[in-house]
Amino acid sequence: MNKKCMGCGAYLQCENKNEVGYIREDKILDAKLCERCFKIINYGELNRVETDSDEYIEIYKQINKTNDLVLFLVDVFNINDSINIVNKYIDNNIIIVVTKYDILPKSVNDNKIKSRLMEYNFNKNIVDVILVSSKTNYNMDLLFNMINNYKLSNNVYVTGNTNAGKSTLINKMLKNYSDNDVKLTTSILPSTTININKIKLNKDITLIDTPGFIEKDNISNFIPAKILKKVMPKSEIRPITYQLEEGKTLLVDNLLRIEYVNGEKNSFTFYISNDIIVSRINTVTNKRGMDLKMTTVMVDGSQDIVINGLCFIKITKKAHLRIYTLNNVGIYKRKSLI
Ligand SMILES: Nc1nc2c(ncn2[C@@H]2O[C@H](COP(=O)(O)OP(=O)(O)O)[C@@H](O)[C@H]2O)c(=O)[nH]1
Ligand SMILES: [Mg+2]
Repeated sequence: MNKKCMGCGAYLQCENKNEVGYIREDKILDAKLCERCFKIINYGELNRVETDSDEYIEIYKQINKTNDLVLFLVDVFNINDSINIVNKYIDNNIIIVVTKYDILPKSVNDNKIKSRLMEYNFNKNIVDVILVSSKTNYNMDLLFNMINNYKLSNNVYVTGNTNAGKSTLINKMLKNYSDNDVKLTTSILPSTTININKIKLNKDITLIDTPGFIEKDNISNFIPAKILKKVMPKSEIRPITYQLEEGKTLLVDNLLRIEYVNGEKNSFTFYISNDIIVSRINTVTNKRGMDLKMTTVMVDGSQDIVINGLCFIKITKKAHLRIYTLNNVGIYKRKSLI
C-alpha cells in the first residue's frame, strides 16, 4: 500500500500498531489519516514517536539536488547554534523564517532579531529573513510574496527543527491562500510530522512539509506532555527581572536551579512561559533542584543563557553560575538577543 497519511506523511500500514502510519485494515480504503493523527486531531491525544535525526539529513541531501526554494524555520524562542545545520547540507536559495513572533514581548525590535540571526554563520544563499506568526497572521502576506519572488520552481520546502511550527505555517498558508482543504497534524510534541508531505497551495506553489531535525538536547524530549504544555509559551511572554546578589539562587519548578556563585549585584531577566513560576530561594537551606545535573557556567556581560526548550535568561554583568537542569538538556550562551 503506497498511500500516505495526509496529517503526518507516514505511509499507511495495517501490520504494526506500534509503528507510524498504523490504521485498521477495515478503514484503510477510506482513511485520509493514520490512527495517531486521527487521535491527535480529534481527541488531543499525545503519544510520543521515536524518529531518527539521520533521516532528516537524507532529506536535506535530497533537497540539495534540486533548485527548489527552501524555507528554514527557526523558533524565536529557541535561537541557538544548532540553526547552523542548514549550512552544512544545502546550497538552495533559503528564506529564514523566524516563527512564533506572537510570544515575543511587543517591545522587542524586529530588526534587532533579524540582524542577530544574520550573525550566525549562515551560508550565502540566504535570500531573506522574516519574522512571522501563524497564530496572529503577522507578516504572512509578506512571506507569501517573498515565496513568489524567490521561487525558481513550483516546489517550496518547509524545513527546520521539529516543533519550529512548519506544519502550522503550511496550514495557515492553506487557509489564507488556497481552497485546498487538507489540514496537517500539529502538536506540542517533537516528531509529529513523519515524512515529507507535498501540499498543493495553488497552481504555481506546492509546499513540502518535512519532519524536521530533532534537537536531542531539547527539554521537550525529557518531560511528560502534561508539563510540556505548560513549558511551551502560548502567548506573549512577560519577562521578569530578578536583581540578584552572589550567594542567591533561582528555582524553576523541578526543572532548573541557578545558583549565583560569584559576581557583582546582577540582573537576571527570564523569558519563559507565563505558566511557569520562578522563585527566589536560599542557596544553603533550600536543596530543591540539587538532584539535577550541575554545570558550571561563566557568563560575560550582556549574554543570554539558553536552556534549550525551556527558557532564556538575559544576564547583564559577568557572573559565575552553577546551573542544575535535567540530564542531557542543552545549555548555551549567546550574545543577548533582546
Ligand atoms: N504561539 C505560537 N505557537 C505556534 C506557532 N506556530 C506553531 N506553534 C505551536 O508550536 C507547536 C509545534 O508546531 P508544529 O507545526 O507541529 O511544528 P513542526 O514540528 O515544525 O511541524 C504546536 O504546539 C503549535 O501550536 C505560532 O505562530 N505561535
Ligand atoms: Mg510538523
